[in-house]
Amino acid sequence: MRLSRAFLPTLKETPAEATIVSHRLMLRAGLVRQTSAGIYAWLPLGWRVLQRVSQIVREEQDRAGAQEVLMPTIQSAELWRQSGRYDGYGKEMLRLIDRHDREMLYGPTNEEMITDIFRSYAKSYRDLPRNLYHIQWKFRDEVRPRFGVMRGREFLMKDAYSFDITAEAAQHAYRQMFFAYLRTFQRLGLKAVPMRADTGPIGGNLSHEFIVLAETGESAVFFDSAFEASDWAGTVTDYDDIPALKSGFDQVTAMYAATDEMHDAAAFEALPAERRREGRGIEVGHIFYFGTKYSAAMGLSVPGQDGKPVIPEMGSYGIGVSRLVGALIEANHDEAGIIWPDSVAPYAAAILNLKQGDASTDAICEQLHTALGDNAVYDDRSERAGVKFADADLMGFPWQAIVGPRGAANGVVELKRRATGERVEVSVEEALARIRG
Ligand code: P5A
Repeated sequence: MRLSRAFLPTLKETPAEATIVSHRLMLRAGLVRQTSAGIYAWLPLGWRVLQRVSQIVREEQDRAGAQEVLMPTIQSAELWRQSGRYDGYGKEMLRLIDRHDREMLYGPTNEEMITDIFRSYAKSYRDLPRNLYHIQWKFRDEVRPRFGVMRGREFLMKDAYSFDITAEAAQHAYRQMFFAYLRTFQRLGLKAVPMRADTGPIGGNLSHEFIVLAETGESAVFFDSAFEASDWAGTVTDYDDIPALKSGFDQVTAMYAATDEMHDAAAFEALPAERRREGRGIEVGHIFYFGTKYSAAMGLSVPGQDGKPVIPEMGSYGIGVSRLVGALIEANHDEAGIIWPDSVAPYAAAILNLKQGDASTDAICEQLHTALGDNAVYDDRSERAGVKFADADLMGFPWQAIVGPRGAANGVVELKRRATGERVEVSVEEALARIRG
C-alpha cells in the first residue's frame, strides 16, 4: 500500500476527549473515528487490526471444537419475553419498533436467539454436545461510554454458546473454553488472568472473567503472583481429554485471583505477603455456566438415552474483540506511539523512502514493496524524513525498512525494529527475510 494513495490519516494534536493512552493513540494513528458517543467507524488501519484479532479468536474457537455461525444484530422482543429478560434488561437495551409496530431490539447478547435456533433442530441427545459461536456487533446503551473502544456502546464481541446433556458435560465445555481463552490471549501476546466473577444479567453461578493487567483498567484486581510466572495455555493439548482439562482447570483456579466484586480479603491475606498482588485490569473475556436457565424458560428439551425428556445445560462465553484492540495498545506502546505485536500488526513493515526521486533509492523501495505485497506500507510521500519516521513510529509497524541514497547506492537497507529501536544495516534479501520472520 502506497501512503501517497492510502487513507491512513494521522493527527498531530492529541484529541482533548481522550483520557487514556490507547484511546489517544487510536485517534492519533487513525485507527478509529467516533461517529456518535461510544460508536466508532473503523478506518483502514484499525479495521486490519480488528480482523487479525478476530482471526486469532476464530482459530482458537475452532481448535476447541466450536463452530462458527453468524446471527443478526437485530432481534425480536418476543424471544426475550420467553426468557423473561426483556423487561429486566432495562435502559442498556436499545429497543426499536419496525413499520408493522413489532418490537425489535439491537442485540446486547444472543443467549435467547441461539437457544431458539438450537431448539428448532436438536432432535435427541445425539445432537449434543454442540458449541456455536459468532463474531458480531453488539449494542449496549452504556450510561457512560468511555475510553474509546474499551467501553463503547456498539462493540464487536465473540460469543459462544454450549449445549450439553449433563451438568458434568457442560462443565467440560466450560473448561474447553477456559483453556481456549488462555491460548487466545497468549497468542495475542497478552497476559490475561482468569478471575472468579459475578454473573450479572447473564446469570448462573460459575463464571470467570479474563483480566489483562493495566493501570488504566476499570476493575480493581487481587491475585497471587504465581500467575505472573505460569504458562497455563500450553498445558492442555487435547480438548477431548476430560481428566486432563479438569486437573488443569483445578490447578489454575486454585490460585487466588479475584476482582473487587468477588474479593475475599481473608483468603487473600492467607497468601504470603510477597505473593500478594493488587492492581487494575481490563476485562477482555467473560465465561458463564448457567445450567438450564434459558433452555428451561424457552422450552428446549430433547429425548435422552432412556427416551425421557432432558433439558440441555448451557454456558456462554464472550470475548471483547474490539476492546482487545484498546487493551493491546495499553500493553504495547511508548512515547512515540503504538508498538504492534507481530501477531496482530496491520502491516509487518513500513518502507521509508528518504529521498523520493533518487533513482537507486526509488528502485530499492519498489523492490521491497513488490516483494512484501500487502504486508507493507510504502511511504512514498514527498515529506521530510522526520515526518516519515514519526508517522511510522506512531502507527507502530513492527519493522521499518529505511532506504536513503547512500545505502541504496550499495544495495543496503537500514532495518529498524520498532519494539527495541535496534537498527541494523542489511542487504535487501536479508531485510525481506527478517520482515517475513
Ligand atoms: C458471554 C457471551 C456476555 O455478554 N453473553 C454472550 C455473555 N458477557 S459479557 O461479559 O457481558 O460481555 C463479554 C465481553 O464483551 C466485552 N464488552 C465490551 N466491550 C466494549 N464495550 C462494551 N461496552 C462492552 N461490554 C462488554 C467485554 O470484554 C466482556 O468480557
